[in-house]
Amino acid sequence: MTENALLPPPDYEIFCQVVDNYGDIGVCWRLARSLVRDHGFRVRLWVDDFVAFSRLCPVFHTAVQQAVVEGVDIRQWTMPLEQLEPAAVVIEAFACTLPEAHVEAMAARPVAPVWINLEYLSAEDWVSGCHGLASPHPSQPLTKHFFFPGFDVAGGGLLRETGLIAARDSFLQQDGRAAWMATNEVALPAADTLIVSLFAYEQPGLTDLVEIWVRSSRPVLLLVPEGRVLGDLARAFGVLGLSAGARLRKGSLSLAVLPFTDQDAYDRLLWVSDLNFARGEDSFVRAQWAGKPFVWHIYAQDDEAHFDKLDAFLQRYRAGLDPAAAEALVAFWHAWNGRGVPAAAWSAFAEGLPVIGPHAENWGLSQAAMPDLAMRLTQFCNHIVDARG
Ligand code: TRH
Repeated sequence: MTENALLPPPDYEIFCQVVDNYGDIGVCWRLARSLVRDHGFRVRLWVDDFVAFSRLCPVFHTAVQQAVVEGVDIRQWTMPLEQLEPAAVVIEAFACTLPEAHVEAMAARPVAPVWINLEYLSAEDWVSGCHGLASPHPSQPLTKHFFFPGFDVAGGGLLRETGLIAARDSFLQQDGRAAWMATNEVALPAADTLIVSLFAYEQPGLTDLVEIWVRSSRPVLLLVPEGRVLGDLARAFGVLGLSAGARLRKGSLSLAVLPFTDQDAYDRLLWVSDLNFARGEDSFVRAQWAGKPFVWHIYAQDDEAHFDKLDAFLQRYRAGLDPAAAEALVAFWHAWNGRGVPAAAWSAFAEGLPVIGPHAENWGLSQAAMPDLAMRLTQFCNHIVDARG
């Protein structure tokens, strides 16, 4: 046992295995920060991939084994795992398997920890029936509970830290857009420019879409964080490669390639844009809090199962939207995800933006009126403890 083992165990600990990209760690890091900042808990975060983590949290040095950042005790998930007393609530994110020795340590505690499996976000109807289900351990006196994020009052909610919408509004009221352009060395665009942020997976349909933006009567400013879409973007611009710092112009289209930043700076990119292309899970949610029209590049699954997830969200999101704009939005989202041609679906979608804008703002506000995920999670854990008597 290390000296650390003598410290009291934290209130919450989260185990995060980085499967790929940044969504798994993005969600876990955000949840850990919210539990500390908004709820005052002591939180430990186990991460198996410090390189991925340090992209979202650049102040973190990958050379260290442990550090406290924003009040979160960050530890490397190595095998064997450092032997520390389990927290009162143990969260395994996205069904990552907890180390056996840690499960045994959980079972050995005088009061069994609350064990949560935090699941992926989905708008599908089956989710509400599975939220909160219990699964007793086959051999230990422990029970795991399934916690599903979601879009209605019955599920686990969405991650949203306290004060987010107010912070966004105050940023924009103080002409944050002009300040943001100056800080990021992007020339201030003309007032009628369509500002687009682009965070996406590989996207072969981009070439023809870029051509439309190049010829557009309305100027377009494309802000692109470094990532997987840059190869297709370079091809569309007819250059060999693109990296952070690149500034290009072709016809009506200006391009700025940005460095990958921390999560808070990514929010500001979403706030300064008129249209956001987001992906995966966490940026998809942040685009909703930005209150602007957005397009979701969903994480592809085998057998096209992701289209059920995409359509389940669209069905909720389009409710109350003008039918023509809704149809255009659905067609563009499908095309962006491989069912159709984005360039062919663009003009109807662009025509719909003036009505999609207020709809996106209302959607975000209606979601923000419900309790956030960290709040619901802490209440859920309290109920489990209370029910034990
Ligand atoms: O990176 P993603 O595609 O992640 C995932 C994973 O692939 C995961 O395995 C999959 O299951 C899941 O999607 C559905 O997309 P996501 O979820 O949007 O995560 C990106 C994170 O990176 C998010 O927290 C925002 C953050 N980010 C920054 O912090 N700075 C940046 O500059 C950018 C562009 C993003």
